[in-house]
Amino acid sequence: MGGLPRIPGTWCVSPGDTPRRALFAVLLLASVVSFCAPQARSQQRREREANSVYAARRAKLSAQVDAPILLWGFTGREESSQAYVFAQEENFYYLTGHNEEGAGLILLPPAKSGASPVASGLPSEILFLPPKNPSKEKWNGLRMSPSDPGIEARTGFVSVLPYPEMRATLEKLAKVYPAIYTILPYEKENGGYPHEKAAVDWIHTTVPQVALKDIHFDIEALRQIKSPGEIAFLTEAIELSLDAQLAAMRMMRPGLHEYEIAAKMVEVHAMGGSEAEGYAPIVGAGPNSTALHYDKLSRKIEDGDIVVLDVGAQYSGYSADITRTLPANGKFTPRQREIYEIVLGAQNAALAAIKPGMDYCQRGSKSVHKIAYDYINSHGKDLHGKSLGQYFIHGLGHDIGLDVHDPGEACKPLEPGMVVTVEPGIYLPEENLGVRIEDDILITETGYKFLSERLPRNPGEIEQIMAEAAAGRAKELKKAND
Ligand SMILES: [Mn+2]
Repeated sequence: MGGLPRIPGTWCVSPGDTPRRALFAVLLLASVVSFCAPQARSQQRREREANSVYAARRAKLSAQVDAPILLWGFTGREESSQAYVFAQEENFYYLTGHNEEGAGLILLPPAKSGASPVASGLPSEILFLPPKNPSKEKWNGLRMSPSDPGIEARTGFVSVLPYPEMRATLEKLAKVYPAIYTILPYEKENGGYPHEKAAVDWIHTTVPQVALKDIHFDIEALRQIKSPGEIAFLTEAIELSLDAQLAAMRMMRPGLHEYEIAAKMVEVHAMGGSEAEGYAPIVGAGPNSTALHYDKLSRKIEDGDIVVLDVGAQYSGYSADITRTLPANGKFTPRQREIYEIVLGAQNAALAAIKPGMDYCQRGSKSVHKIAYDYINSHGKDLHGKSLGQYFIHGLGHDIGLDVHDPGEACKPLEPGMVVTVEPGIYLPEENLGVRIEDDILITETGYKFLSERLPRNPGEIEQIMAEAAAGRAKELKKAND
């Protein structure tokens, strides 16, 4: 609860100064930004970390390699939906805090023996931005450009060049360095995402003699340990998601559609300053409770349904991931409650064991997944008398951050600074009964900090909140009829 922790940044007045839940926060924020920024200011509805934080990440990354690193942001043409709002490629954002279209980045390795920035005659890092385009800005609003006065101080780069100069810069580098790092296309699906393939093809065509090496694991390892600023953004995303879950708990009743519940939750997020959803909201009632990523939201919620709500806000680029499972009519059936309590028991067993050194691997003596699985498999039965472990069909959790499924490896030991979900579930399609409970925690030196603790998980508490809300509705209705 409470206000947003202060992030040192580039704002004249931090949007954190405005009451988070105030209805006018967004309007106020917009006016604050335009008021204190006579020259071309970014129009982002995001807070950033301080430029020094992004600069330190770049320095740390380039110190790990012996060749230049070339990276690209998104162009804004990666998606054709008319509802699409630009959001930066996450690795690029992590290293720059820059959230506009068409940018490129070159980082040189620190001077060591052999090739060095001095040898190439180039600055150690260059941000490439699209040249100023006033006619485009009439449609899309202001963008940062290399010709803006003070652009270096604003972006935190000593050198900001027009994007078309990236080619000549690469050609210069190729005379000094035999290899270049970039993000190589992810090969598992369809030969890689198109934007990664396009970037690699462009390097090949421009400097065919240069060898390409992959940098994405190095960036992802950095992304796994969150900075204080990232933890503050995640905390805010989580707080808004908890507010939304509580609103849904109070609103839930038979006769509503899944999309109505989701709409209320999205409203709570947006009114609190969240700029987007962390992922497509999942509100699955009855049979839909057993589909992990159900996003159709079309069912009319019926008496007796169980409803899985897996809905998370994004705040300043960072996504929460929270799930609660509710009885549509406010009271779990004995069978629903039995399964619910097994999932809760599994989550508590995992939480009791989570600390640095443990991992999310499927098996092994350090596996908290196995602890949750064993709990589920040793409690309760399906309709055929079989153990329930086979119905826990996903991992125990994952990292969250700029991506709701942030980079991270299940079998890597937990370390302080990681933010992960803990989300056991049991899905029984035969009984139209799915239960998932998902919370977000920060790994600390001695264990973890429970970031989503204020949202009740105990079935009795959930039923009480729902009963109080139902009584309130009945009272309102009576007043209206009197
Ligand atoms: Mn999740």
